[in-house]
Amino acid sequence: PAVEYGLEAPYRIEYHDAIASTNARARELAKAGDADVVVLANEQTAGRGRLDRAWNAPSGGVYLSVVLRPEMAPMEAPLLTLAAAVATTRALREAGVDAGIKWPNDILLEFTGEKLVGILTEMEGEADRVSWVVCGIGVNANVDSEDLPQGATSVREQVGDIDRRAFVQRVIEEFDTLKGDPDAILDGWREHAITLGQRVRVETSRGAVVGEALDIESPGRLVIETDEGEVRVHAGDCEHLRPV
Ligand code: BT5
Repeated sequence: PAVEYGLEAPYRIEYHDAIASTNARARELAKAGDADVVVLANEQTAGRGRLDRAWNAPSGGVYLSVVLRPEMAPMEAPLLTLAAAVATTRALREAGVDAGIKWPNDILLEFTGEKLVGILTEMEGEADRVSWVVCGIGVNANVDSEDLPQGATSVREQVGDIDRRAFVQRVIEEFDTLKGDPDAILDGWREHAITLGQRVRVETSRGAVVGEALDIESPGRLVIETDEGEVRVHAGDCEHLRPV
């Protein structure tokens, strides 16, 4: 269906020139019973990352949050974060950006490791069934890298400005195609993963896990070969990952 923003997307688009946080607005909509809405903004004044970290969101970026009411258990929801990462990486690569996925929720420039995209999934629900999921994606699109933190880069800096409307359309379409297909999500993730094959150190609240990242498992666990054998780390338990 045609929507206000001019996209042929499978979701209604609610566009804001500037907003505190698209995830915060999406949570409001979700709690009010809405579903299949994408909150989209050109700029965020109080963007948020994981673990209460801040997300810099200057004008010219792509900040979007998808509101879903999927039939899934809360423990499966990390699959949607992976789906968002695969969809966004594909759209970036089609735009000529050498993007790859760092577990669990970052998209980086492959060769330098600079961060291009962050993803934040939030949800509410019972033990066996989520009531809603909000999947937020922040892309450093048409922004100057001077307006970003150290270690970040933008699409503008890599390949010049892109048509954000076409880009958002691609991300949403690809996300929608992937979201009900765990095998396609995991295969897409492996195809674009930077982390697999790397020796990594993952900080969790129960200590660090060090070893080679072997594979990803549903719904988003990283399998790490340590000196003591294979260890599986849940995406939600990762405070920080760095190659060592
Ligand atoms: C993330 O958190 O990477 C998830 C970011 C999600 C942002 C989207 S934008 C749309 C939606 N609405 C929101 O309010 N949020 C979502 P985390 O892994 O915790 O990384 C945060 C860290 O990345 C910060 O502590 C900074 O070091 C760094 N950072 C902040 N802004 C950045 C940017 N624009 N580009 C690259 N790195 C950034």
